[in-house]
Amino acid sequence: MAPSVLTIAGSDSSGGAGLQADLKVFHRCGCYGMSVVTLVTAQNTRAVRRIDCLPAEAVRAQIAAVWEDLPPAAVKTGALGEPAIMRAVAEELAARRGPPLVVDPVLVSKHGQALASADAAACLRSLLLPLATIVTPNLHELQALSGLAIDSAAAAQRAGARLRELGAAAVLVKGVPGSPFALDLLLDADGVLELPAPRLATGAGHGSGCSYAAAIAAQLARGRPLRTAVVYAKAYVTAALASALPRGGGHAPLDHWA
Ligand code: PXL
Repeated sequence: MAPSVLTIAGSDSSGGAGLQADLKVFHRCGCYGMSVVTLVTAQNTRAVRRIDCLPAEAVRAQIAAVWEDLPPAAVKTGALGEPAIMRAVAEELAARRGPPLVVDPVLVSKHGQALASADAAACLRSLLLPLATIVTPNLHELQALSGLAIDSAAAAQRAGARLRELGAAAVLVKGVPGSPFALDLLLDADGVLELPAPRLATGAGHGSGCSYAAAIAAQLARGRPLRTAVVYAKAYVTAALASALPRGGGHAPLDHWA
């Protein structure tokens, strides 16, 4: 039977990112997708217009309801919005330790719109990193979480190592600077794995970070080892970016049929 995977994330009304992207990826990867909503965005491919966070108690209630009936084989977190929600998610997950946890430390959207409050990075660092099987920061998020300036591949690797010291079992650094490739680094207990892919000239990419982390969660739910899951997820996102077609007037979403 298809394993169940849970995303704890924000809603993207345009369907390209957030929990909608996660559910599409889970389905495409042969998993049964479930979603706990943290916040609701009003957005399209051009801009995020409004963000409404749910009460933290509503998030707690969703996690409890899902878990008591359909315990997931893997969990992914996306946009959590504000410290009260981060605390609620961390506490509820810590009380139910078990399945692998993929933390996508969402702070800012592709449009440059903040998807979390100013104190979110510190909260993510202290509450979620220690629970993470893997955390998947882009450079901006890596900088905010590590407190280190990142201007080179060596600095990116050092900052990634810092997140492991802070408690994440593994770190996927996305978009290493200075490479001719779309290069990511996976830092885990076995060392560093380089993941290069061709740099694509595409207007698409809305939801690529969400989809990458969701594909890792889906593969972990299917029992793949972490490195295998990440290599698969990188291939998923690269293919979905390569065949994305324009949709809407801004950043087009990925092609989940790729
Ligand atoms: O891609 C980050 C992201 C996560 N979650 C939600 C989003 C976005 C980007 O727009 O809208 C809800």
